[in-house]
Amino acid sequence: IKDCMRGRIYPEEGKVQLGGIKEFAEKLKNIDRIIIVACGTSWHAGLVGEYLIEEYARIPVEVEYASEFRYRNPIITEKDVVIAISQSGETADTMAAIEMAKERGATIFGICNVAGASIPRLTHAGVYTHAGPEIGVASTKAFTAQVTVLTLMAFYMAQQKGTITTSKLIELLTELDNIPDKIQIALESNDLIKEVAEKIKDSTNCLFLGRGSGFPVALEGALKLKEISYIHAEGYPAAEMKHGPIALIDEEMPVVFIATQNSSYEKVISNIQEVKARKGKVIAIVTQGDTEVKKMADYCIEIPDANEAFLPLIATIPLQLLSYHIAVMRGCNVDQPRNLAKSVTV
Ligand code: F1P
Repeated sequence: IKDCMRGRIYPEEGKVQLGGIKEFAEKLKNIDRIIIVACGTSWHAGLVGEYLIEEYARIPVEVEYASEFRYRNPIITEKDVVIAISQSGETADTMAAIEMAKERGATIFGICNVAGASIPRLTHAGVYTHAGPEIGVASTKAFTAQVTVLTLMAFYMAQQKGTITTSKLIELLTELDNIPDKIQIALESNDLIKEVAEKIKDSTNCLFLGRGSGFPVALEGALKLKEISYIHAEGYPAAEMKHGPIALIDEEMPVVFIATQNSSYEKVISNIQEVKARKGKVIAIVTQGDTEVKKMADYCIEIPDANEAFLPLIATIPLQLLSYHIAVMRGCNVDQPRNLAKSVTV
């Protein structure tokens, strides 16, 4: 995160500088919509981007799976900006989606980790994440880096459009600057997370639920568990539980909640009650010092308090660790999961 922010944020001045897209600053003031295209974990980062850009820059955002978007006949015009996100910069579906949007006149920004990869060469402009190479196949630090860059882009656009006051920006950038320290604190729960992993490692299914910016975190938690431990997992918006997944809940079903003290806290608490009433096992990611969720959940993993905008950066870490420990306990190769490739080039 520090590498992503270096030289790009000036908290005391309330300023974000993004060289890669600077020449489009004027255009950003008048765009009608942004379409984010990506696959896998990068798509989840895109959902966080949607939350942040709509909240702060007030630009409508659509987030599309590149693998689906490329085969549709979507309406794209010269007024659209497409943000393509990819860790490897080589994902074939994302490249095809970019080519199509470009042919239809859209301006394409890239968010990539690997300099010199194919996607940055296809885009009009972009921002590198500077996360360094991922060792394992499953995206982890790339996700954190992508979300950081999307956060900077959302604030940059808000600054260009004048939808944020300087004092608010100073407040947010100051907090963003402190996020690496908060993540360090979140990592201190590693032993507890290992204990939780031990309790649920033999499950055959797992549900992840969150609201607001906690929803993409739930999706990412579920994807990591599937990818590296081969346990079937689903991420859902917590409010959707009653529209289907609730039928799955019994004493065999671990349910991981993003239950931090943000705008949807009270509503998440009632979702936890619904799960407990059906004897589901609740594992909750909570804000440090929480007492309400602790009364109900089987296990609580604390993270430091943060603005909802920064929740995905912190709350994803314990979920990555949970998947990691479960995978190791099940004897899975966490770096080279079966059937998965680092860059999906076909
Ligand atoms: C997309 C992705 C990764 C996933 C796996 C397969 O890659 O779905 O999110 O972890 O490695 O590919 P990318 O476009 O972000 O490189």
